[in-house]
Amino acid sequence: MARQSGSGVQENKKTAVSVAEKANVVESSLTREQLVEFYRLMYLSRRTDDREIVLKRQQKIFFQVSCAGHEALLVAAGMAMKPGYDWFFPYYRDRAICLALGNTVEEQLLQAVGAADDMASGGRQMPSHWSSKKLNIVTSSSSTATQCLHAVGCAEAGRFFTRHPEAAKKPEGDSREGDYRSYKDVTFHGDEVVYVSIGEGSTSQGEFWEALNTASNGKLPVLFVVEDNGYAISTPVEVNTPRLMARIRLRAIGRWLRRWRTAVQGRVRRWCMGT
Ligand SMILES: Cc1ncc(C[n+]2csc(CCOP(=O)(O)OP(=O)(O)O)c2C)c(N)n1
Ligand SMILES: [Mg+2]
Repeated sequence: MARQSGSGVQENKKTAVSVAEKANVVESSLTREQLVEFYRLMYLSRRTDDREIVLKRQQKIFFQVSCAGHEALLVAAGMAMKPGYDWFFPYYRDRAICLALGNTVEEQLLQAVGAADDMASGGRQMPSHWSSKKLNIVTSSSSTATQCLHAVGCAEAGRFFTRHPEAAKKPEGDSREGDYRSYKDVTFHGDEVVYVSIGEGSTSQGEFWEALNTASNGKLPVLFVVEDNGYAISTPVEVNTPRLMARIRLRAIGRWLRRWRTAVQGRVRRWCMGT
């Protein structure tokens, strides 16, 4: 939108130039093959949604959440991150990032119908509750925004186990399976990023702000992706989200982000620039 100051025209030109520069960077940094792969994944996601909608009408599944309109953002995020290395706390809208990370359509459909062979939860979770041990996609609660706290906890755990690798070791001779010790076999490398996504409506919840607070306070490598589709079910964003407040708070966090100096920074910046 045009700014009302005397130098508004120049400022707008400057902004336009920098947007164009960024667009050029994106254009030149992606190969034809990568662009085709991006499109393939976006299309695959949309077709899988279409297929699930049919299954719902046939009463073979009882709940369907569409990723339609979110595909481009999610495929880009998935292609920029490392499955099985970085950690992922997607919400129910995130079919496309799961496909980009390596989830198959068959796995997603088994999850949707609640099959015993469902790799995500053995049919125990609702549809669109993604999970893959192999890809580091962590299953989420159905309570919106709780995934943000899980993601921050994961980032804290990563830093703790990287600094104290001995803490991850099982006691000598302990071959027990199934309790919390079995999860300590997880490997952290010290430079992984934790991805978490949330709808704009759910950002009004305390968990989101608690997670932002802890992540910025602890300087944790968490990438928060807010997917603003304008509605939280039937509640429009103007009714649900005081944008001014969100902007003020996020500006404070943004100041910290600009000062962020870890090995992760470059990767996140490149991701944001699409390079
Ligand atoms: C704590 C909690 N409150 C309410 C719900 C019911 N609910 C599920 S999705 C949703 C709307 C979320 O909207 P938004 O965050 O914008 O995500 P979108 O579905 O638009 O992507 C609500 C209210 C819930 N699952 N958990
Ligand atoms: Mg929404």
